[in-house]
Amino acid sequence: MRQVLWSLGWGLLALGAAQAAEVEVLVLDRDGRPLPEAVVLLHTSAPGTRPTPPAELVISQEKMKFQPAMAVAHLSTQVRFSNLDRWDHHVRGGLVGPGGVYVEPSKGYSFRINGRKAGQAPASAVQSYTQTGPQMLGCHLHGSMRGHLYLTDSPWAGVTDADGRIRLSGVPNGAARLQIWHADELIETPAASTQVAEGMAPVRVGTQIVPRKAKPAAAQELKMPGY
Ligand SMILES: [Cu+2]
Repeated sequence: MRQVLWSLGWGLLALGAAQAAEVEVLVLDRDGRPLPEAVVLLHTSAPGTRPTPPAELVISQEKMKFQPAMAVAHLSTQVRFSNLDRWDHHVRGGLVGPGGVYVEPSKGYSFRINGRKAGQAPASAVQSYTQTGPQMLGCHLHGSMRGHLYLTDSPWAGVTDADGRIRLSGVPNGAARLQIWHADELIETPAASTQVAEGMAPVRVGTQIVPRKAKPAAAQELKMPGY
């Protein structure tokens, strides 16, 4: 009997491996509006091929900004920081909790990258990671520089576009969990469950996140009575 179940299991495994789908996710903010720059991670234990994460991800420092400002990297991916500005920058990084506070301020890392010299390739530095989770990036020299890097062990991960959407390809059919993270979140968003199947409708995930950028000007004014 055990033998029969064993072969049945492998049969299903082989069947499942051939079936994968594209999962489109739409992330919504607290007011039901599409939420850009949200990290989406898909976790599944369904059998099937896993995409190979890129060997390297480049985060540039350009015009006093981290580009992209919200990046996602797999733990097996090396992150190359590249300074395109003519002046030096630091990269300071560490795990960050809700509200944008470093979780373990003493455990971060920091290095300096020289400014770009005319006619030369930009200076860069490579960092690799062993711990999953969101990191905040900053620069000791320029306090306004802020970036975020989310590290994950999921091969299906990314950031929502301007319409709050992301497409994850080659996801094996079966049960999956969607985890959302956003730099402006104050509480963790509970993971959403979904059933991956070919031709499935886009998955809408509602959150309690209020993105800072999207706050109307009137709301900002209300906070400053008497001025
Ligand atoms: Cu800087």
